[in-house]
Amino acid sequence: MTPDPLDQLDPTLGRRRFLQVSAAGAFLCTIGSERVAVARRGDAAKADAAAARIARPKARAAAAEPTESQTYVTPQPQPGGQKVEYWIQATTARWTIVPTKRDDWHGVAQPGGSTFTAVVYQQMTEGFAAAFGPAAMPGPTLHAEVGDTLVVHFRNNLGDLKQAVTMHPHGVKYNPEYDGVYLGDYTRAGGFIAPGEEFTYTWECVPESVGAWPYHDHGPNHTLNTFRGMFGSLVIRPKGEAVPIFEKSLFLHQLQPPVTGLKRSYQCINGRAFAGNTPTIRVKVGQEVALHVFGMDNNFHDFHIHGHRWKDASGAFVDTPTVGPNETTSVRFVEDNPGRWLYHCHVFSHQDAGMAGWYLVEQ
Ligand SMILES: [Cu+2]
Repeated sequence: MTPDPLDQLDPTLGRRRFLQVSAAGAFLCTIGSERVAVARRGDAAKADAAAARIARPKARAAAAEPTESQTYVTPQPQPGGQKVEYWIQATTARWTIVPTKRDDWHGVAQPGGSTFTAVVYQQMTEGFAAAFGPAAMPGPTLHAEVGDTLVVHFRNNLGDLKQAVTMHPHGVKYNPEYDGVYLGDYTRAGGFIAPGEEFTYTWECVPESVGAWPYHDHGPNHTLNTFRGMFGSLVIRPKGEAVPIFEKSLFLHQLQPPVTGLKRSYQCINGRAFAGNTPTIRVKVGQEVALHVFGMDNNFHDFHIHGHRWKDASGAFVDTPTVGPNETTSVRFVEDNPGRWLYHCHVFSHQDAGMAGWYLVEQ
């Protein structure tokens, strides 16, 4: 009988105990040839140590498979398109999940420390000259149109964490050099960016790229790094399409003790928990509203806005669509209902642990 890997992961953490703590955010990381159970506070450091042991992959022997000896050209913009350039670094940031220490929906205190060391994508000015803005969760939203190439200059600034990271996009088209994924011996150039290194990704915005998509770390330690903040969004429009008056990306995800080292679990929107800390959305009647909602953890989430309804991709009206891990749903409507509204995940245990916010509509 094949031994159960859960029994072999950590002699101090049996299978039964692992399954018990799974409800509190435990997960398994395969990091190179090592398996690390991130189940308790302090386990993230074990995953980081495993990631630090991974050396740069050697080029796979060309004879192994024809795919390994193929070469690829960097795509150029289509006629009329342009290169849209960004400078982005991976960095650590002290991050507070509940800055107000209060849940403004229920009017109750949420005491206790909620600050931890997040790992995030930070937008920089041209040539990495300076920070474009504070390091925050999520990373910057990257905008482009069909026919453009997104040219992302990426720098790994995670000196202390001593591990390679990447940027892996969804939705756009790319060749294997720009996939941004660690594949062991099969890793291509963009799949292993060590601390201090830079790499330029080039992604094509093809007609099928229209919409909102996530990007995230896909290096050797990507599960942990994504769970601690390495994610952001791409928004690709048809050429010349007007930008909605109000547009925002909202990431639904958890920040759990094994990841944060904090004492309690938080269900978050953009790295924050509880109304008054999560994004407060302010719009006016008559405005076109676009919200891009992403699932960014191991759960499924139901995105609900009180007092509103909109069409899903099939044309059916909805007010509580579901997003799974790394899935996106886009909410678009012309605002017609003034007042103070709540928006939240409709998984009740998520809503009650912070996955809720205010949606305010002026007349
Ligand atoms: Cu949820």
